[in-house]
Amino acid sequence: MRPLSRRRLLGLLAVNTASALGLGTIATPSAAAASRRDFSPAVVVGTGYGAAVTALRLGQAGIPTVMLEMGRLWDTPGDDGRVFCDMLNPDRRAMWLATRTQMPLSSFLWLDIDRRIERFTGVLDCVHHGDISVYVGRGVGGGSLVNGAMAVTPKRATFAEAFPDVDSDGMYRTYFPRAAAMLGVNHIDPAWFETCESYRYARVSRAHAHNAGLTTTFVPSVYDFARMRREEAGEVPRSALAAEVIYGNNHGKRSLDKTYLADALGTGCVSIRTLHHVRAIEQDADGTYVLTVDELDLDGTRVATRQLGARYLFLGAGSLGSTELLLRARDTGALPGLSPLIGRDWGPNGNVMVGRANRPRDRTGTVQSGMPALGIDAWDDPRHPVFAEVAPMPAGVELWVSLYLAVTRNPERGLLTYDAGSDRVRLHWLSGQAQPSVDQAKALFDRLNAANGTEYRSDLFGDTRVFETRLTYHPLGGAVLGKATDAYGRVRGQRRLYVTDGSLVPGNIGVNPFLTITALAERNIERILAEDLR
Ligand code: FAE
Repeated sequence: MRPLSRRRLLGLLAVNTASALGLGTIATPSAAAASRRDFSPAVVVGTGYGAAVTALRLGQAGIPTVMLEMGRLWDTPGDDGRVFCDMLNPDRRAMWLATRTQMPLSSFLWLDIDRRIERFTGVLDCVHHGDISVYVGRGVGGGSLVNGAMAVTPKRATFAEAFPDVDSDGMYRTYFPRAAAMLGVNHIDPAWFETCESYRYARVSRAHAHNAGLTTTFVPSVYDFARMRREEAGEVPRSALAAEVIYGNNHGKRSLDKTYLADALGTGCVSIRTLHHVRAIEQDADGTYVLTVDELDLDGTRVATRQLGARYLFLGAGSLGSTELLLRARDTGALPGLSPLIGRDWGPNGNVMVGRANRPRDRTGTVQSGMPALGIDAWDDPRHPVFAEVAPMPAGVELWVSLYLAVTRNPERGLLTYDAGSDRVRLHWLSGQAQPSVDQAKALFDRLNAANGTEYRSDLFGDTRVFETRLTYHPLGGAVLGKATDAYGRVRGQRRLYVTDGSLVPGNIGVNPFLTITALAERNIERILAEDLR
């Protein structure tokens, strides 16, 4: 077969997009670009958690809505018959416009484990900002495509502290349960957990935690545990059990394209434009928002730029993406009335990664589920609050390593600013600001090591450090609820402009954040539909 031309590929992508997701229009980006400016009553930027909730509820209310997503739709198998690549054999599908993978765990025995790849619009982006790198998902579904599927409800006191203006009763009674039901959250069968091979690594960590007098808890998930069980039994192709996580899952994950976004498209009022990167927002004299949008090909090359008008504009581009759009609009004078609080209260959710070297008898297993199912819950420790997910190291061979991604309680906050010279946003976060997180994690893991005669691994993060704080999976803040926005995500200083994603969360929420982001978006759009869009 002849190799596909770029034009053919774009055409096939457009057809696939339309057929797979039931879009009414089939159009390549360049064909769509023929009209220089079009209009939609509502536009949602991004297709992650907050965006997906918002689009569904707008669609159900009968409001024509266009979603703009800079990544691609992940529905087309590559030459190997798979949509996504796995972590052990990464290729161009792995990373967003990068020529090398950027594994969070970058070395083993100090040997570099990253690989050269072809530059492509892959699914995982690692955005570098000085002392910290921020991992985000790119594609229809945003972070849901690459994340570990852990759907954790925050402790009520922590939620109430983060959101003093929000009625916690309503959140815990209505919106957290609604979000969990819509996302397809399910729970592991505890009996299977005790006997399966896939979670041997989690059982080892649990025993060690209990030896140290610590409490563990099962973690709800949006990965289908019943299917995972069949994966281990050899009845279905493996995904979670085949080292698939951060570069996407070919099966089993209830990512947003299978839940909220599918439902949104099903309303017939919502469409998604993929490979559409929103660059700037301004406003016409009649109040219409005007978005400048770059259309990309699969190599990330800009193929067209056009404008889209919107009466109601919802920003769901994630903490970095939405804050960048707001800062650019404010500081270039396009939307000069925006709040000076935009860009503030950013945090990495206190993320710390750490590995422990187990003793030979504590095998963690050659088959490890990529979806964590257990956490060490020391959040209520007044001096060293930590919630540590027990993370996999699915290498296919025995490593005797226990790995953790800890969420700590770090009061430090970063700042996002707009740099006019480069037309880019800068995140100001210094490595020293992670020290409270390191102190808290160290107290917990020192205790684990002392109780179990184990040691830290110092070979996993490129140098000899044992606590990795130069990265985060959980960027939060930048347009915080009740500060840069009102109590429902309406951006202060503008009408009909809303934020609906992780930007609303002030830097640290004590657990993995997507359930909180989803539940808040449910709460906010309900009010906005009732009051602003009647
Ligand atoms: P997000 O999901 O990031 O979606 C934003 C979307 O907007 C993306 O699709 C972007 O491509 C798109 N976008 C950005 N800028 C633009 C633009 N200018 N124009 C057009 N499109 C744009 O937003 N959280 C958990 O709760 N549990 C976990 O197990 C978990 N594991 C994680 C593992 C990894 C490797 C990573 C990276 C994250 C993980 N997270 C986890 C975090 C979680 O995925 C994240 O908090 C949410 O995805 C954030 O949701 P947002 O709605 O804020």
